[in-house]
Amino acid sequence: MKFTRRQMLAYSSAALAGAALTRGNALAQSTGDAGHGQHGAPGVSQHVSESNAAYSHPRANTWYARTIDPDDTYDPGQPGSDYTPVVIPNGAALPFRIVDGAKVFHLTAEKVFHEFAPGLKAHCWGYNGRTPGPVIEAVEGDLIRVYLTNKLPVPTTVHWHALIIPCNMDGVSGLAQRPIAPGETFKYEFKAVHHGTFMYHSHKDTMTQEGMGMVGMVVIHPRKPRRPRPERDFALMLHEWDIEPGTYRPDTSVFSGFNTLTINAKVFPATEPLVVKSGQRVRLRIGNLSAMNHHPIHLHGHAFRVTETDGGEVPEAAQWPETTVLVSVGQTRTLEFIADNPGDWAVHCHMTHHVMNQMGHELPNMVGVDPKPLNKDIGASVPGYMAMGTGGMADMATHATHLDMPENSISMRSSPGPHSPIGMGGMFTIMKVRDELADYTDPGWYRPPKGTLARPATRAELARDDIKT
Ligand SMILES: [Cu+2]
Repeated sequence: MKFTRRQMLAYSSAALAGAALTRGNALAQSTGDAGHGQHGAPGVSQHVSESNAAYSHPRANTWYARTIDPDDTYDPGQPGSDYTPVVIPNGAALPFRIVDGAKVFHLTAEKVFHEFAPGLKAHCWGYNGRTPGPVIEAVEGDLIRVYLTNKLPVPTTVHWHALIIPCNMDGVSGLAQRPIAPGETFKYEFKAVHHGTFMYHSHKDTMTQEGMGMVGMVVIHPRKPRRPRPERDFALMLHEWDIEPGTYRPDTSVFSGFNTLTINAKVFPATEPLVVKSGQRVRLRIGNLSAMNHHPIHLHGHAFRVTETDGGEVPEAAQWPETTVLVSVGQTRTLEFIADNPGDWAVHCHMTHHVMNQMGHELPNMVGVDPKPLNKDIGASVPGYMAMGTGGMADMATHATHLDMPENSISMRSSPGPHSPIGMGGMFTIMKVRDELADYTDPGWYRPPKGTLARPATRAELARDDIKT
């Protein structure tokens, strides 16, 4: 007997549904728990049976970043006294209420019309009106209760990435729970039994839902910090999108050629600077939930140490000094350093294509071509024609500001700098370190002390050092 593909699919889904019903009945009988079956989503049966076995917090792996006994109870950690809240450039923290000793958060999965930079907007999906979703911040020992309301037109779940929690709070659709149907609200509850930088994201149709922006960060502060608290503690989430000029929806089906590379869902120059006072201890928490690309993030003017990963604290003896850290897809890296070098310092992905905006990859290679004959010939029929790209991409960055751009695009738009256009976009931001700061608003451009600005060499200098040009 032969089946068509359609018959096979129909047959296998009927068999699966039958198996689910049989299993549900068997469980209901064995636990005497028949009343708890739920049918919130059409065609999906869900058996809720909370086991009688007590859940004990994992403790055999001694490398978990942990400063408490996971079974001890603590008062909910308070900002200011128990931790220094993170700074989220272009972002926000999720507010919470304390109810009977638990920190109660409410996430709403929903559509977001997001602006990546002035001139570039897209219909994304996110949480609580933004992508990435707001940062969930708590302290080791806190009891965390998160409600997730699904206001999307499709089912979803939320996964707590790298958090050590009970298996069926893990949010993997089908494996840990059934999907949350549109209109439903699910409750997730777990204790923060270790500290670090973690993430949350959809675990249902991840290619679409993570790709559309359903990502966020979770920061758990240590209850009894072993290292000095940082004065400036920044949370930065990396992501990538494909938004073709003239369109308003990220294409999540591509697997290369992402043209919008973001830090907290902004491209430079829309990324808010990281403002720091000289001498402060700085922490950068960097998470990457891009679809396909790992990002080597480079910090100028300083060296740092990677003090934590999402798996735990790095022992001091194992901390490598670095100036670039690779943040792979699905990883967080926590860097620490003292900001001891005043200036405006670039912080960016070192993949050169990741600091560009919506660059067309089908352009002919014009580098080194003499454009004059071409401009003359084409200029005869197209007045004002100018061949682009003959000096690389930088000339496009400056010309693009006075060319007509396609609708909804920021392709190659130049970014103003203190000395000339910066000509960077995408996954690029600036750390502004200053000796004097009234507050943490943008202090403007750095004014270099006398004698510390690169400038044309004088004839006398060239002669003195025997430099022939
Ligand atoms: Cu990158």
